[in-house]
Amino acid sequence: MLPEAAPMENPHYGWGFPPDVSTYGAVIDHLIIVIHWFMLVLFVGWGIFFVYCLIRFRQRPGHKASYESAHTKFPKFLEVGIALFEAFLLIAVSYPVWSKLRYQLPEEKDSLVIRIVAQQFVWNIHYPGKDNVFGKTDPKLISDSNPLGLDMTDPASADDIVSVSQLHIPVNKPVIAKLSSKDVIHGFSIPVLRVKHDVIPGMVFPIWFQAKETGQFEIACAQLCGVGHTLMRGFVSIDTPEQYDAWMAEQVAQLIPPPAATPVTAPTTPAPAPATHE
Ligand SMILES: [Cu+2]
Repeated sequence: MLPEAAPMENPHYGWGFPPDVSTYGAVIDHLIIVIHWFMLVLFVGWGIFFVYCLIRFRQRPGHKASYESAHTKFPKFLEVGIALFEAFLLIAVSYPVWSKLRYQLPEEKDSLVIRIVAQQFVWNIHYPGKDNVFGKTDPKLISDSNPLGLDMTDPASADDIVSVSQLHIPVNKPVIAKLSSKDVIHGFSIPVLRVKHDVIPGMVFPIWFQAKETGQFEIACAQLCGVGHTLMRGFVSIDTPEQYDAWMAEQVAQLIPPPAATPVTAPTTPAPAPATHE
């Protein structure tokens, strides 16, 4: 069943950047702006050069085409210069930001740690519950009612919460999300949190983010993952700590308690029916 659309409190999607509610959003936006200005300068520069060549070397009476290469080294220097500047952008500007965000994860003990398991065409979000331990999962146990294959014989599974395409996170707290996929390659993306990462079957990628404002926003799949790709829209609710605790309490209340252990009793044989005489 598809998730119901949550109300959008901040539907400021349009021209330009989506709203930025991420603690590290400004760094990423700055990077995008620098790269786009550079691309604009290149586009306009090469465009002017192209138009100049069209006019300067157009066919006209009395002029013959020359097949010799130009005797000036300026274009070569220009090309090498641009390539060097692009290398500088990649290695000195982009790489440090990417490496910091990708590899310097916050401490798990200070964060909300969740698993996000993608499938065609939903996001299964796994919270470890009060014990902070994810219950065991087994692909053999996967069913419509148990999309993660949670093994309920594991005591750690009893308090686990599974939410389908509805992510709730507390504001101002780091979130570590371990991304994996059940089927094909998906792309986990929350534009307002400046988070986007491929989700690849057979691999687990930890990513992290921290929200600095509350609100209701969208999760998108950023990889064309099948015919229902556009249905793979989820929702993230960035809650105050009180709202988050209330939501979590609501989920806990809906947990189905594990069946009580029934004492094993010896099978009883039915008493023989009394003989009747006519
Ligand atoms: Cu997808």
